Amino acid sequence: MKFHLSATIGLALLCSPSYSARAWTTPATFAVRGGASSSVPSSTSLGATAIEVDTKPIEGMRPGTSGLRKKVEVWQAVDEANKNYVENFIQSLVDTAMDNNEGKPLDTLIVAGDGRYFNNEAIQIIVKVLAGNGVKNIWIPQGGIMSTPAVSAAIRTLEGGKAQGGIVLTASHNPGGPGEDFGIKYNEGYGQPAGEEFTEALYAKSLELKTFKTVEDASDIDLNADVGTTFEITDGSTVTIIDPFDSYMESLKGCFDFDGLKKFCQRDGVSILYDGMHGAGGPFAKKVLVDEIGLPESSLLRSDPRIDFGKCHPDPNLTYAADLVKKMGLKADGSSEESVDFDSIPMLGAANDGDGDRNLIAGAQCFVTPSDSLAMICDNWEAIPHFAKAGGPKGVARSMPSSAALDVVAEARDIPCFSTPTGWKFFGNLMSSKEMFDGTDYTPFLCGEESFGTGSDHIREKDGLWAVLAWMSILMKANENVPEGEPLVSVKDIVKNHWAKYGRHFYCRYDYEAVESDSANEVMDLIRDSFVNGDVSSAESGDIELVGAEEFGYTDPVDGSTTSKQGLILSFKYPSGDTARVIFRLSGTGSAGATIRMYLEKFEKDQSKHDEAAPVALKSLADRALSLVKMTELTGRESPTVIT
Ligand code: VG1
Ligand code: CO
Repeated sequence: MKFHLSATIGLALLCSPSYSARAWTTPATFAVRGGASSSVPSSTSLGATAIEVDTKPIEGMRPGTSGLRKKVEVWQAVDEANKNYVENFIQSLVDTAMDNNEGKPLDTLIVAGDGRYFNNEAIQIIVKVLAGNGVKNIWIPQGGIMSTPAVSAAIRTLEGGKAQGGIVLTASHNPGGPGEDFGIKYNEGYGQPAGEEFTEALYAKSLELKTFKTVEDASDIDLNADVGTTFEITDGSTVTIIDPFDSYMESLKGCFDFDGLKKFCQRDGVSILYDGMHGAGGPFAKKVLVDEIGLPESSLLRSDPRIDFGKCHPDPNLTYAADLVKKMGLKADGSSEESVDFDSIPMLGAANDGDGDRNLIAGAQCFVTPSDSLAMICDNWEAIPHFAKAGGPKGVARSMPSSAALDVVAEARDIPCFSTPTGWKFFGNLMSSKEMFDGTDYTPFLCGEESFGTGSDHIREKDGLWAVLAWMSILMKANENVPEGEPLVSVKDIVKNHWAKYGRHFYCRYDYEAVESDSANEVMDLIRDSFVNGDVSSAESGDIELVGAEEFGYTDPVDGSTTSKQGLILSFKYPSGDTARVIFRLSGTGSAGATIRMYLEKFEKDQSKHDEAAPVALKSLADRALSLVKMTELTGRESPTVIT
């Protein structure tokens, strides 16, 4: 039997007037289990029939660093060549998951998204494919929106951790809306992002796919139905509307002292500004910061999810969170705007990305780089009950391109420290070493990436709000003995003291976006051929000397799996004897062309030099590296798209 599901839906989407006008249901209308909702959850039987539909394989479905990201029009199958794009991808995913489930149909899956353009339409298509494949329970959050960390929490704990996985509709920090990105991430049974073995198997299946399963004669699910409402799609497959917040709130409450934070936030001089960037994190921030901790609503900026993120780029960094950065008394290079009165600035500023898993942290006139933030959370573990209860983290980790600020603290505090390839999936195994592999227990675990990702083992994803609560906890502890009326210890004080104690790792990243793929590969090949496989002394001479080159590969200490080509590392030496490193890597999250990332890091022990802005302190190193790799010559780019 054949039918043209996505062609019809694709067209309907493009024409639907309600589409662009879709409004977000305000969090207040969320029915909390046993709470606000007045009507009783109902059960509806849709009586649909499972069918199998012929399809053709579509190229290019290899997931990257975290999920598969493409222009939304690709997912919408606007071009005939992409017909059944969503169905094909989900069928390949389900087939892979079933292989890992001894060939049996899956029992329970969560489907949720970050609310971007095409979110709800994709949920309806996916539900049908899952029902066609006999997935018994399909859980969808009320409103269809959940942050990535909340999905991870729900997989782990909802109904005793019954879900075998979660399909998250998001392209994360990439912009959304017509002409922009849409994506799908998959998280497995412990809540962790699918590993490379899974995604490679999925990709191989997508290239051989001949049919997909779905259902016919099923009406759409009402995503705004009351929590607990069920829709029996076929005899064997039922959708249940779940509460988006429950499991996640529980996991955060296990990490932090909510009562203490509530009291702390009532102190004079304590104020917090949170920027949701119109992503999925907003409603969760409202729940945590306003409803639970009692901060005023005015603490939240852009916290209503929008299909196009209010036309912003939902990437919480110095460039794209410009308003917040300004309100925190900072300039775009992270240095402070001295003309603003320090006391008029909020104590803590934070932003989350589209799917709520990234975080930017700033204090008044003080930007905290993600690598520094991670090191400082580690050094202040006593402030965080999740760690304090256990006498500190039993393991910490950072992605390789993140700075070594964490390593220095871990060494001083005698905590095992790992350096992994980019992407949260590599932390998952370490955190679940005992749970999944019966190996060493590294929990409680702390980890992070230079790309504004921080988290712990309370879930298996980076967690934007967790980082905000971690910093609030650090501030609370730092001020516990400060009498009322005395000046409070600020983020800036904490950061400066940390640098004074451990030295400062100056750090920043240059991104060259949408570079032609061939040129990007030429840059990487040049580094590989001339320096890694060649000879560093062949480099044209310069003030800052190139002293080493290597390509990062990783053997997972937990399951022994290996990953190669995870970044090219160039080591440098300044005439003063100071050392520095520059890493080149191609991004695995873009949707067009290639993005070259250049990561710069230089250690400075001398406290008198700590006040310089990072991009300034690293400028000569950047220039030296760019000339060595012939960036402008090979790519035509005179300057990066963004510096973070
Ligand atoms: C980027 C970041 C990486 C992060 C990944 C997913 O990957 O560098 O650290 O884990 O995005 O984050 P890449 O391959 O483009 O460098 V998210 O919030 O976009 O899921
Ligand atoms: Co994200």
